[in-house]
Amino acid sequence: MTQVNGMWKRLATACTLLAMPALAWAQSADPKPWQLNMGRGVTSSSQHAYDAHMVALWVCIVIGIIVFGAMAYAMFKFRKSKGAVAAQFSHNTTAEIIWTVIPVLILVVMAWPATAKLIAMYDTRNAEMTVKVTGYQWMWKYEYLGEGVEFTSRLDRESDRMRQDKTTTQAQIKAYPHYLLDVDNPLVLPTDTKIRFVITADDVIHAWWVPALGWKQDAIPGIVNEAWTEIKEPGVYRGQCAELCGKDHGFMPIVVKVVPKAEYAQWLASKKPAPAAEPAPAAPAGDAAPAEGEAVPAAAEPAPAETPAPQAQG
Ligand SMILES: [Cu+2]
Repeated sequence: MTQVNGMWKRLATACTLLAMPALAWAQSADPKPWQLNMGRGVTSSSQHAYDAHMVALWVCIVIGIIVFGAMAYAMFKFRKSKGAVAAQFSHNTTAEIIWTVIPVLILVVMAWPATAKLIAMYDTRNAEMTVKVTGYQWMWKYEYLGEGVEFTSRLDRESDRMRQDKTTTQAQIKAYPHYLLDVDNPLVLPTDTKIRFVITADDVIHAWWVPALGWKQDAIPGIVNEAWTEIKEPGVYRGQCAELCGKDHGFMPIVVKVVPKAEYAQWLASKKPAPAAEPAPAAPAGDAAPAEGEAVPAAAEPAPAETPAPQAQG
């Protein structure tokens, strides 16, 4: 499997090398005007999607060249003005078998690596942290599970004012950076950390979508969907709700701010509610106290293993 994956990765890389280098390389996470190809994103999932896309694209290009080349050659070489006479046969079993088997083989060869990538995309095991995302009309709520940190994230005030002000001009909109794509509280995440998302909604169906991460996931009331990411590069990645969810569907953007692990730990600590009720004896523990606090979610995980026991008794 690994060998097959490696082979496809090399093939995809070779294909990419052949592709117009100026377009394929050095794309940042944000789409650019007139960008032709899809972006690579900043996660293994997005890279997998990009690789699968490039393999499929090159298969299409090769087939296109062969088919349209053969048609053009036949039309030119065997044209009526040259005295060509059409053949009169109606069936050719050999040809039919060949043009059925070859496409099937091509599809299987493409489906194999795509399936492996899809399976990897849904494997949320061994995540180091979990963020719960809840969609609302029309904002997002983020909860850092086990950390006691949660907040809502909605369209930044100035974008909101500009969109509703009928005197706002196109020039003003152009001059405003990230118009309708900025929020008051971005989702802050660490780099190089497997992060699991549990995604749901509180009113209608929304969808959480940040293209640079390589996936979108529906947020459905009463259902908890899962996804994961591991972001390699620090940066600000933008997205939007991707499910028509009401009149302000277009005004609930997503901003993910990815920072190095140490910076993330600092940010998380700053967001935690101050331990007001903390008694004096805990003070000498100093730095050790938060470490114990962090151990709580980890210790809580083995708990579900115990819960099946009572069920077995019942
Ligand atoms: Cu929505």
